[in-house]
Amino acid sequence: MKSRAAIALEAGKPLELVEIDVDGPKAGEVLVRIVNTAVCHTDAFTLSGADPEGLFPSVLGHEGAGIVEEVGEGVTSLVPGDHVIPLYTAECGKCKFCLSGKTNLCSSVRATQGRGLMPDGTSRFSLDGKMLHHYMGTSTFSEYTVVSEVSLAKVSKQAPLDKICLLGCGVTTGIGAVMNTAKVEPGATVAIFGLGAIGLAAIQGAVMAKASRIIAIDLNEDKFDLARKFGATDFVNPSKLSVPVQEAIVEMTDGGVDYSFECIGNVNVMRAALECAHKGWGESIIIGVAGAGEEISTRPFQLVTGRVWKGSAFGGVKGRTELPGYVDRYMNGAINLDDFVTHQMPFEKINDAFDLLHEGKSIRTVLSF
Ligand code: NAD
Ligand code: AHE
Ligand code: ZN
Repeated sequence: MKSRAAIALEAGKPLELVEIDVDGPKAGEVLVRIVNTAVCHTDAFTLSGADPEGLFPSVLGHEGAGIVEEVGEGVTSLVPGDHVIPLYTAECGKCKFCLSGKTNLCSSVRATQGRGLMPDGTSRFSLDGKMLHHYMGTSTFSEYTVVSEVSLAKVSKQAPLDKICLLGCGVTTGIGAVMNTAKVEPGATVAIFGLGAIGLAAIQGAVMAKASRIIAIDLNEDKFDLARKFGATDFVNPSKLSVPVQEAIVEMTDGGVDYSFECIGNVNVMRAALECAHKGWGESIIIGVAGAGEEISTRPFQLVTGRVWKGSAFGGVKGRTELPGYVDRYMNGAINLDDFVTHQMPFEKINDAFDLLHEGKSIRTVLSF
């Protein structure tokens, strides 16, 4: 079938709006009509060429929501008409990872996903007869996309797709990192570096966890108003300090915070986030994605003296099991998604959405097909 799509032809170039060909779903696969997609910083990161797994040409996009159009052979958990959120972290329930009870990282489709292919090693997308790669197992920048059954969360039909698309990545990641990865406890102090959708969602998570103090850090002070609305209590612009930001936070908090979160993808900030954590018990969670070849460093003494460095993917959330509950919590008012949507546009304006993100003017732009 034909599908409107925005394709990444080469690194560093705007997306091209074209009509692509999409093959029907094979065994274990599902054809989804994407109704809404947002743009996450990770899409911009991959388009920039900094992603070691970045492939071109490809159909990017991983923060979307849509409706099942057709199911392939053997698909049992979904039928046409179901509302779904595509998952870049699948949940098969059967692999060593799923059965471990220790992680949300599922291995069932991850190897082929990283090569931009469906599990059988082929692509469902083409343009003028030339193959296009899939992306993160989701490719939500195409009106019709093919996704593995294990990479789809079935959610309430009552929920507005133009809001719950944000649960496909950003909001779930930030809340989940606080709740699942750090397990922030009531009364804890928290520092959040980077106030995009991920950082703001981490603030929301910290409020849910009843943190006593939530320090919001960003170079762009325009982000502080929304951070305050989500519940941040203190605001720091590192460029206005005369000392390194970790020193300032240690000073503000009588020795450091209980938990810190890096929501930027900057390895120098990752170091600062670790080093502002309290001696003896402070934990720092890396959420931001850093470019090819970049590495983190600190004095090992920082860890010897009790600080803990962790990372979090999709907030440690098992998508098929837990995401329907996140949607229900949005519907009953327990999760705020609306305040993340700073811009709404027709899909054809997708390159404007990337520009707004790069300029620091948007939190999330939700695009409608
Ligand atoms: P964003 O661009 O909307 O937000 C980043 C924020 O960081 C901006 O407000 C920016 O002003 C601020 N910033 C940049 N440099 C800074 C610095 N040196 N000090 C302080 N603030 C600084 O991005 P986003 O969509 O919120 O994504 C944030 C990061 O999280 C990205 O790296 C993205 O790839 C990553 N991410 C990871 C996961 C995961 O599962 N681990 C999921 C989603 C996104
Ligand atoms: N491909 C990159 C890493 C990208 C990355 O870390 N992705 C995050 C999700 S970002 C969503 O916006 C993640 O969950 N990673 C776990 C996984 O299995 O991909 C690289 O460095 O190769
Ligand atoms: Zn994302």
